[in-house]
Amino acid sequence: MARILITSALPYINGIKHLGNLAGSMLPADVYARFQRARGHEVLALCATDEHGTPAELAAAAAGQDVRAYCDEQHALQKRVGEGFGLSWDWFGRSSSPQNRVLTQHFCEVLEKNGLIEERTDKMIYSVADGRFLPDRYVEGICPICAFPHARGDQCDNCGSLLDPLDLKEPYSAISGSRELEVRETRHLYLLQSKLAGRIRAWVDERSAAWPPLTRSIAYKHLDEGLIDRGITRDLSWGVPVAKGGKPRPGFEDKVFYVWFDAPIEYFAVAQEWGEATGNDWARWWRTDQGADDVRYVEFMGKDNVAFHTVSFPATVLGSDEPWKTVDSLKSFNWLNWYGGKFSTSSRRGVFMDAALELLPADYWRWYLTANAPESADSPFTWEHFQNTVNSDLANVLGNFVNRILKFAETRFEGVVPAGGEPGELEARLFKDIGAGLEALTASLDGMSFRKAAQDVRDLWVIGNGYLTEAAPWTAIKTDPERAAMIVRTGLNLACLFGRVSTPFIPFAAASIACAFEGGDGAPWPQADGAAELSRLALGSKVAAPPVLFAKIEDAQVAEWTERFGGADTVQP
Ligand code: B3M
Ligand code: ZN
Repeated sequence: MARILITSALPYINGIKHLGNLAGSMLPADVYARFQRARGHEVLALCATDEHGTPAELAAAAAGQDVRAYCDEQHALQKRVGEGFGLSWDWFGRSSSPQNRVLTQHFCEVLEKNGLIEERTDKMIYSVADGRFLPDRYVEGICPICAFPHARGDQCDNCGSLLDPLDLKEPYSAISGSRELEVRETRHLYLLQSKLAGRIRAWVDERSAAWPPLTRSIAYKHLDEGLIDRGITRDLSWGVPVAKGGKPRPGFEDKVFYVWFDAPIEYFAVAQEWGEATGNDWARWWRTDQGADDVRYVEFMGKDNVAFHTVSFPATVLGSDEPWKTVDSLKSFNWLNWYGGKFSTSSRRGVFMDAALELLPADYWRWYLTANAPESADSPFTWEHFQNTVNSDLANVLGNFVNRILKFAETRFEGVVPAGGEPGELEARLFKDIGAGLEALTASLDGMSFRKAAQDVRDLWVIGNGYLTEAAPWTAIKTDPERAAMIVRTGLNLACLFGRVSTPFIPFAAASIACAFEGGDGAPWPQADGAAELSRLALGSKVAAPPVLFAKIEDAQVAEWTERFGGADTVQP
């Protein structure tokens, strides 16, 4: 049994996430966590809301709320929606926790002790109209790289470039829109990444063999561009206060740590939150001096977050010289697009997690988003594609199979797993195909190839359907009841197996399938042995058809949703 620590990029607090965010971080993390738990590994799956910085302050201001009250509310909302999607976190914490404050201040102190922090005088944009400095997203303007007119001070949403507010052309205040901006001097703390460049590269060299190409290429691109020292404090009031020796640091009373400094530290802090709340030992997961050296740590995130996790955060951790666990596998994703354009939180384009759950149960979305995970390239969401995928895979193939065989067992075999008959040639072929399919599926999930894994599960369902059609128990029962019993028994075992292998993808339907079989839940992840896996159900044990697993999505629904959420014609060029 291995120990596997799983995190996904921490969702910003500024509103419910859209399906693109879900598809590229929290959902694959959950599919993987459920798979590894089913295999009997010890899993710790952690996530949290990322609550500091300008995005939170701006969103709270827009909502007319105090920022802490706003965060409290949004955290509860994101937690509820995540649970609605079946995201099986062991803990869903908050980067505004006391644990994270202590740990963030601690990291700064150790880094300073190690000669890696420097106070510098900075030129920053000051807004006369707003009477304050405008860090990061508080200033917007034209992107110097791609000329996008509404680039934010920290990053351009259009081309993805990381920016400095001073780079923006024709800048204006995001608070008041004022263009009356001045460059003024202010003190900030810098993390001397330039001093750490060699160590970070050595660490990336050592780890990256196990990373997928997307992750590796982003990491090296940033290393090759050269690491510059990074300002880790901001002129803001909402965040982790800048302290020294337990007291506010002189000259920094009105400043906090930059959100990208404290947010990844929350990966450690959320484990402390979990440990304190549950009585578990967090250190055996995170501290290599306390047993974490045999933990495998796996992270999931969209490609825009990769540089922070392969370069910036490692700078914090390696620079501390403390024995913290660092990432082993970092699975990154491209974009899920909305009709070829972008999902956008700020312009509310696309479907968001809360709205999705009002339309359909979580499994429909989970399946679609996993089967079409934007792994090797961006992938487009369209209502028609969603409808086709759900109807053909879930309703026609899986749902129909489970329903057909269980109904038949109910009406013709008194709702029990029938004895009698001997498997023949057809079954020998089935066992072989299912065994091979299980082997492929397990390998895909283990390798975090999610599209391929969904394809592998679907292949198993198709094999089962093909078998039942060919074996035709409804015909056999008229001439050879023993053979019909054997086919039905095999079919019931297939249905039960389908529930087990579907658990990581569609956990709600899988639970409903498990309930159809007496003692059907709690079975371990199957071995690649078709004959064994298809003779597990006890003879004479009870079975009962579950309620319809998946309803087909009708054309009328697609028309209504297209109207309501927009589609191709709502995408701006
Ligand atoms: N909150 C970015 C995002 O939501 C960010 C990730 C933080 S991971 C420590 O995409
Ligand atoms: Zn740009």
